[in-house]
Amino acid sequence: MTEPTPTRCASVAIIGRPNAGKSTLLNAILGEHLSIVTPKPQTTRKRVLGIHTTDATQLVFVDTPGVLKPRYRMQSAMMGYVSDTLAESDVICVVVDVTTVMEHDTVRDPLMETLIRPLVEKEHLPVILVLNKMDAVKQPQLVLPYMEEARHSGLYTRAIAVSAKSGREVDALVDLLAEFAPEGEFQYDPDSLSTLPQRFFVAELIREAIFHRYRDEIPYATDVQVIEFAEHSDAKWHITADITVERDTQKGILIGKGGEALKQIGIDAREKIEEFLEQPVFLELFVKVRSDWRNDRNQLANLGY
Ligand SMILES: Nc1nc2c(ncn2[C@@H]2O[C@H](COP(=O)(O)OP(=O)(O)OP(=O)(O)O)[C@@H](O)[C@H]2O)c(=O)[nH]1
Ligand SMILES: [Mg+2]
Repeated sequence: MTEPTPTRCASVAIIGRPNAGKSTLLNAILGEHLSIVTPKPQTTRKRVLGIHTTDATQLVFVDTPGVLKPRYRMQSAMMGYVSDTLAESDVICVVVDVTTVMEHDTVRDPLMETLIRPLVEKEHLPVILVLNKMDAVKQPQLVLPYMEEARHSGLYTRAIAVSAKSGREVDALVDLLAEFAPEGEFQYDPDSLSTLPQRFFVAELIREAIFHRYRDEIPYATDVQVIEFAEHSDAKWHITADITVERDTQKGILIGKGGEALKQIGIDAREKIEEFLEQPVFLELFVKVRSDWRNDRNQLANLGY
């Protein structure tokens, strides 16, 4: 009798600077719009877990907030999520925007390196450099020297060039990660995509709609909490959410004349939520002011940071 092939399972951290395309990459790997994506930096604020399972391998991805020097207490919490994720990972994907690499003419980034170096030197974790946004590079051969630089950096186990947007080489990345997955039992049901509750994704989709509709300060001063999430007999799910802002002026802008602005956000968000839940929903939004919540320890705790 032949032994069955042992299964493999790995926790894979997706880390990198804001806007590198980490969330887009997670979505491309899973083939689902799980983690919200916007053109603005600092979109992701918490850890977004996504599970990719094949016959023999389960990769448990954790998308994280972009790495930066914190200015607000909220950003300190965000960087805490990055460290926590790194501490629990078997493999690390460092995602960089290849156009930024070319601009700086190096893959080196001191802030990222202070995070990764101890994991490489003490824990001997495999770290994969993912050069993302290759679709934006006209001459792909110009990227080869940076892959070479990564190989000789003493930090990166491998380097791979992908496009999360077009999906190019994303399967190759998944195969590469599977090679580094240790033997072990699957951690989660092979059919599940995430362990986070639906209401988390609903709140995120509302935040995404706000990021898309407003420039500058409003998205950053905003947080969303789902208050009610209930199945109703008329088959429509009733969802109520609070949009938290820092100031009365922001509340005024979000609500708009005669409530028109808030109505538009509701329409945008509802469309995405219905697509995500595959279920018609009735969405009700309220705007609340909690002054300076991004710097207030108690407020942040209340908001789940
Ligand atoms: N051209 C191109 N754009 C991309 C690619 N991947 C992501 N983007 C764009 O880059 C922007 C940021 O993408 P996100 O996935 O939100 O980036 P992120 O690293 O998760 O950003 P934070 O959550 O803010 O740290 C969006 O406008 C994406 O559409 C890619 O492969 N090619
Ligand atoms: Mg993100």
